[in-house]
Amino acid sequence: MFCFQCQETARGTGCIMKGVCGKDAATACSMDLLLFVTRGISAVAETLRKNEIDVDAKVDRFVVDALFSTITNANFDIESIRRRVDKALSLRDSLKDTAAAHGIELPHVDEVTWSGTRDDYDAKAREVGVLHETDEDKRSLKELIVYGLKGMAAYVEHAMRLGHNDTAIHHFMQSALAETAYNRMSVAELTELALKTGEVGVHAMALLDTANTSSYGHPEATTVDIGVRNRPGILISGHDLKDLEMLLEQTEGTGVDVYTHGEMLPAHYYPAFKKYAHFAGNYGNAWWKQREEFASFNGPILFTTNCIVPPLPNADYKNRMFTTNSTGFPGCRHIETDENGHKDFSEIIELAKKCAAPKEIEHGQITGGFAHNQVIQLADKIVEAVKSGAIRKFVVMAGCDGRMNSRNYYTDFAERLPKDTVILTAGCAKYRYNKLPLGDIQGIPRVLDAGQCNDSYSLAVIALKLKEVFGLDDVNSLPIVYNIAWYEQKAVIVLLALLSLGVKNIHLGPTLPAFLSPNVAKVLVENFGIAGIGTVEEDLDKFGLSN
Ligand code: FSO
Ligand code: SF4
Repeated sequence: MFCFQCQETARGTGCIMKGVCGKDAATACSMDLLLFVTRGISAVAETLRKNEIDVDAKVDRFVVDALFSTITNANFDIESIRRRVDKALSLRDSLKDTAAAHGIELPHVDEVTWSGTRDDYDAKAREVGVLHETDEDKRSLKELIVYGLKGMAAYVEHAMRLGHNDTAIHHFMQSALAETAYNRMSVAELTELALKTGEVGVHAMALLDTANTSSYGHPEATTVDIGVRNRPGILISGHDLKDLEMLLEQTEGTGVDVYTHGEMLPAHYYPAFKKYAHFAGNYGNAWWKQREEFASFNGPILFTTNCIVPPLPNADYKNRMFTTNSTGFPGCRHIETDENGHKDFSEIIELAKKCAAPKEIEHGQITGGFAHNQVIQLADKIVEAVKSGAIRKFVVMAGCDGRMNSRNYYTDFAERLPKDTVILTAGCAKYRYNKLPLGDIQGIPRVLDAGQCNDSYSLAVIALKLKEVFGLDDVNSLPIVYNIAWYEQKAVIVLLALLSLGVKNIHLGPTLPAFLSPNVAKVLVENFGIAGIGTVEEDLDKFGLSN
């Protein structure tokens, strides 16, 4: 295996024996094979479209799920990945039959021509991984594009579950994936394609924003309880709001409460979920603390998306873990969607009724809900505070949290920011500082949480709105600095999206991606001012915030 797609990759270069995330080599290789066949599907689908032949929407759904299932910490179930490979080969071959029936010539690439059975999977998988591309810079750019597409796929899947879709996004995703198989683009062309991926990523995030807000209302300033009640609970983690909605409906009146974990916290900010009296609060912190927090929660846990940390062999909560959508873990029950898009959570609810109430690990409240609509309602107040000098700068600290000790940097950085600065955040990075007593500026909290990682879109909308209000030509002239933390591939699409919007001088940490070759990193540094992080002192100084 070779995988270097996330920030925690082994030795900062690549996982080769087993993933730091817990993914074993066989599963990693199966994912390589799944991506290989998905590139083949994309190449055939793209060729059919170029010949004005319609391609069934099931191809779009398949490609999105295949990409999503290979995101860091989403799926550890090799059998579910192999089943996807079986399905991918049959889907690709049916598209090839359509091409043959119309006399259409297909690209002569292995992704399109290779055929095999399960007995051949392991050997083929070893040939088609990341290192198959031998040019270091092209490999770097292709992986940057593919990781961006994985993040985009996650966001599109959530939007599709809420009935929102955009075929242009799917067509782009498939043509970009196909391009990574063709090996015909120069480094400069692949760089362009990476930026284009960011541009389409903005549309994907906008699509999800519309899906979420038209289904559940605009997030509003909200305080969320972080303590516990005395009834049994179900903990829901991940990003999928449709799953949350169905779970809240099905648990109503059952005597079971629902708590959010990790990236599901921002669900509390949506008006539609506030009517559920049993929607009890948020339990715990970011994804990587789940081993301790799931043990003390006592009730069932539903993973709607990444991030899963494999439970230790003796973990008693393993038999309380459920997966759904693109996620999977061997031995955990997987909740399927029926043909009407409905899920039956009764097994989880029945289990919850037999469990003890959660053990309290914290108490109090946290505040969030500052997505674009809420912030724009406060625009006058914010502009006044900037003009009067009460707010000197906004610091975007969106992104991911992770296990590494080096991420204490973000807590220290937030604590040491001058009191006339406001943090704009989204994603699970916020858990590094959202429980600190950072106070407010004239009633504006010093941490404005827009929501999940996809709600980084809100931060871009806010920046563009402020640019308009201040009458500036360039988004980089605003008093906003960017100190973003990343972990997995959704953060990659967020980064590419910000670059495509012209945002410069983003600091990215705690380490720069291992998949950036020195030359590709140089392009990002020279053209976009991308930089890593230093010490808190050095960085406060660089941002002009050292007092
Ligand atoms: Fe991932 Fe980052 Fe959104 Fe966290 S981008 S790691 S669990 O912020 O959440 O999916
Ligand atoms: Fe390693 Fe990250 Fe890949 Fe897991 S996802 S195998 S930790 S690089």
